[in-house]
Amino acid sequence: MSRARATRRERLVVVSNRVARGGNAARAGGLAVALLDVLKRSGGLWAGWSGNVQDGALGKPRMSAQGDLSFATLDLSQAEYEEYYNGFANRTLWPLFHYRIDLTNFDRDHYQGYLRVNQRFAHAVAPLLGDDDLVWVHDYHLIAFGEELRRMGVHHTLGFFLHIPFPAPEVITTLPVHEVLVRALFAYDLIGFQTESDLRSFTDYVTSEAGGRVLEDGRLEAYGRVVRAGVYPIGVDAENIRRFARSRDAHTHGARMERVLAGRLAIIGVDRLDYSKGLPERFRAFDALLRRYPENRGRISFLQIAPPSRTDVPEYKDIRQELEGLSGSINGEHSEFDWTPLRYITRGFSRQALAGLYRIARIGLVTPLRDGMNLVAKEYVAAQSGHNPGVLVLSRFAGAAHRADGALIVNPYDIQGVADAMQKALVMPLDERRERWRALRDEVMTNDVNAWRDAFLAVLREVDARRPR
Ligand code: ADQ
Repeated sequence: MSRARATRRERLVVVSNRVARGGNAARAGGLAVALLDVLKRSGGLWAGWSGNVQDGALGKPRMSAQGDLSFATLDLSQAEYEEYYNGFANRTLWPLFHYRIDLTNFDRDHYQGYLRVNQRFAHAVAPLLGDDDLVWVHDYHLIAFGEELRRMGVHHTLGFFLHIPFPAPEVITTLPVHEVLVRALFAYDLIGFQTESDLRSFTDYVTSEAGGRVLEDGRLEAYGRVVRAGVYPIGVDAENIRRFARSRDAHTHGARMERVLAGRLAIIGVDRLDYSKGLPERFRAFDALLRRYPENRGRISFLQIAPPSRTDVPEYKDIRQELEGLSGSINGEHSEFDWTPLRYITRGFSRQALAGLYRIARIGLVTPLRDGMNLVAKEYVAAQSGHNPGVLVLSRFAGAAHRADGALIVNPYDIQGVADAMQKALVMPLDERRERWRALRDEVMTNDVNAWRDAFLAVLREVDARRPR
């Protein structure tokens, strides 16, 4: 590294759909939680949607700051909110990338709205960029953002990270505009995926659909451009979660829950209410557990926390109704006057309170039908006590399952199989629980959110160092 490069002051600019300040990060979901953890340490600029929808003048971004971290937030108009956010992002890309072609709704107006918001965000962010900024764009909402910056003549090194799965070519090609989207990804210099299989799907697309090729050094060439693509599994702020789990709030919630449990074993699920999380299947698996292993009646309690998200999207109303029906019928069928088997709660909790609840639960039940990574699985592991750890029951379709020696890996479509895994966890001897947990803990502590950031940024800096200035 030359002296000039060593002394220049780099700033990290993160661009994501949602900018979450402090307390509202948890409600905004996994990405906001992770980005806040990253930015709190490094400082920099975080740009994106404020979360507000209004039809007045949209204008320039609103600037604010918290310590070393600056925010540039933009509102969306009602039409943009419908077309870009509810429409193309959440009714087209989200279901499609989670392999739900049946729920994927393609509308050209929504797609145009999506492009317009990407354009508007690019025009708002470009003037804020300093010469030495490293730009890191996040997730499926902003695939077209980088291309727009390039059109404006921005030559910065641009990184992109996809938090959700990248589907197999057979699936993504059902989208009429698949080629335009993948081509837009080639405006970035580095594209990060959660797992090897996401990278494989992307590489397959590039070679089989885009007429591109893999170069000797592993970079991908297509559409007249060369990009780097790699696997950077996201982690959690494990050290902090361990601290949270010992906090007063954690203790209060854990103790309250223990009073209700009265010696029963707890099973916990924590998810944004989303059809990708496999919640109906999970409820059915719990029902199957009580039927197949009746000795558990009156002796276990399942707590499912699932705050509603994307409530303006019809498919999310449907899943909510389905779950209310299922939880009612499971409790109606199995409850005793002194025992409620399933508690289904839709409110948010502080991260400390969640850590306290994770810590007392014998099973962390994480069974998405498809998930980019799933931070809850890692949070559950981080929050356990080494003396009496619980067991992680984890779907093979969560990105987290790629590096989860120690978890009981299940297929969420196999209701009886999930019930059997829960039974195995309930009767598992302490020694085995400890051994499995240690393996998981080592992974979660080592590959935490800071390691994820460092790994991605190290490669982005490498690319940046070769950029002609
Ligand atoms: P999400 O789909 O939002 O994230 P996930 O990774 O599980 O899913 O993260 C959810 C986050 O919200 C967790 O940190 C959890 O603690 C928090 N949370 C959930 N319910 C809560 C509640 N009731 N109260 C407080 N906090 C709550 C997307 C992708 C994932 C990927 C992440 C990060 O879909 O696959 O892991 O981004 O890349």
